[in-house]
Amino acid sequence: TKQSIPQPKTYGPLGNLPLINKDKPTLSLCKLAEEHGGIFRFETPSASAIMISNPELAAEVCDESRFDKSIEGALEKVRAFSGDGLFTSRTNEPNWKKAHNILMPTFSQRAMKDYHLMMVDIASQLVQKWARLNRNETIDVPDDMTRLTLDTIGLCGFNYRFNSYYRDTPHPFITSMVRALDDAMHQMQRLDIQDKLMVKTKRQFQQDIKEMYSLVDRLIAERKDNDEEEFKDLLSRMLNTADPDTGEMLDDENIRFQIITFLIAGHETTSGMLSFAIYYLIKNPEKLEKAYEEVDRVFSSDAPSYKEVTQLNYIRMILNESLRLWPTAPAFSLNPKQDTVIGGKYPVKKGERVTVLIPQLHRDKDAWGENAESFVPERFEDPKSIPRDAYKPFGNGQRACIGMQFALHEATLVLGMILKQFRLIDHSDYELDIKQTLTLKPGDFHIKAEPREKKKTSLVFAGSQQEEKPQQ
Ligand code: FDE
Repeated sequence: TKQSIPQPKTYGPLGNLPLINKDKPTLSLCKLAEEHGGIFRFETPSASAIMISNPELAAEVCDESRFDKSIEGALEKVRAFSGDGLFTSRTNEPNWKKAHNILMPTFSQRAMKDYHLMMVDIASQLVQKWARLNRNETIDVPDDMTRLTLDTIGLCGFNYRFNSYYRDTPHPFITSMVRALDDAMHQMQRLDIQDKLMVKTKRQFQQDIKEMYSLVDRLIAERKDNDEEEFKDLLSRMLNTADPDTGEMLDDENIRFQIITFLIAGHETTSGMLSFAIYYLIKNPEKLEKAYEEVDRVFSSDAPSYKEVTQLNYIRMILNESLRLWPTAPAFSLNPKQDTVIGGKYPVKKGERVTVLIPQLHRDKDAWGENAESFVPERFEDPKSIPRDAYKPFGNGQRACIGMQFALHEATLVLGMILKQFRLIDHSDYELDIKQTLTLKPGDFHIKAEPREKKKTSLVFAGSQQEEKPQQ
C-alpha cells in the first residue's frame, strides 16, 4: 500500500521555506529530519525535493540502475560557471563520460606519487608560517587550510601558484569564486520576484564569472604556447589525451570548465575536512595523543615520503571520522529514471528530486550505534565493519568524488606534518559553530600552535643536519 511522504508545516505559497535558516540550509534540513524522520518532503516556491537520511532508503536511491545524479537547485546555478565540467554535467551529456575516462587515471591512488612533492611544497609553507608566529598570535584554522588546499590544487592541477601564504586577502579568482558560489546557494532560496529585483547581485555574478574565466583561459593559452616542458599535471593530461572510448579530445571550453570544477570541488571541501579534523583533535586529547604517537613513529623527517604518508593509518581514521560527523559536501541529489516506489511504500515520480542529507545519514543510530554523535576514529579500524549505506561522504557510484584519493592523500600528509611539529592549543575553548557556503566548515575557529620540540637554532628549517642528531 502506498503512503504519502511526510511533510513539515507549510506556510501558504511559501511552502516550507520559512523553516530554513538561509545561511545554514543543510543544518535546518537535518533538524527537520530529526523531527520528521528519515524521509520527508520539502517544498519552496521554486523547488521541491524528498529528503532522505535513513540508510535503507539511501541504499535504494544509490542504486544506479534506478537513480541518476540530479543537477537541480544549487548545482544548476553553479553550471553558469562550471558548465558541463564533471561536477555539474548530466551523466548523459557526452562530455561527462569523456572527461571521466580521461581524468580517472590522474586521480588514482598511484597517481598521487606524481603530486606528492608538490603537496609537500605547499604544506611546508603552512608549517613555516605557523613556526614563525609570535607567542600571542593565533591561527585562523579554516583560513589557513583554505590557503593550503587552493594552492595545492593550483600547483598539482595546472602548475599555477596562487601563493596564498604571501597574501593577506584571497586571490581575486577566489573572491569571485566564493561570491559566485554563495550566490548560487542563496539564489535558490529567493522568490522569483526577489531574484528579478536583485539587479546589482546579478551584475556582480556575471562580473565574477568573467574574472574566473579570464585567469583560467590564460592558463590554458599559456600552456598551449609552452608545450616543450614536461608537465605531469591535470591540465597537460587534458590537453594531450584522447578519450579511449571515442578517440576524441576535450575542447578548450570544456577544459576551462574542468579547471574551474577542480578549484570549486577540490578546495573548500578538503579545507573543511582538515579544519574539522583539527577541531576534533583539540577536543579529544586522548585521540590527539594517539595521533602524535603514530606520526612520531612513522615520519622520519619533517618532509615525509609518499610511502610514509600511506602508513598513517590512524590519521586516515581521524579524517574518515571527521567526514562522518561533518561531511563537508553535505548533500547530493538524484532523479529516478522511471516512476518508482521506495521503502516499499513511498511513490517517487520520474522528474522528482531526491536529496541525501549526509550529516544526518552519518548519525543514524541503528547503523553507527548509540554513540553516533561521538568522535571515535576507531570505528574505521576494520573496513568490513563500516556500514557502507550509512557512509557517503564522497557521494555515490560513477558520480562519486573523483578527487577522493587526492583529498585524502593531501589531508593525511598535512595533518601528519602539522602534528609532527606542533602542539595544538585550544586557547579560547572554542565552541563549534558550523558555517555553510555550499560546503560546511567550522566558523570563526582559532587555535594556537607551539613547536613540540625546542630547536637548537632559532631558524626553522635551517638545515636537516641538526635534526638528525638525537634530541636531548
Ligand atoms: C564529486 C563529489 C561528490 C558527489 C556530488 C554529487 O553527487 O552531487 C561528493 C559528495 C564529493 N565530491 C565530496 C568531496 C569531499 C571532499 C573532501 C572532496 N569531495 C574533495 C575533492 C577534491 C577534488 C579535486 C574533488 N573533490 C573533485 C570532485 C569532482 C570532479 C566531482 C564530480 C565527479 C563526477 O564525475 O560527477 C566530485 N568531486 Fe569531490
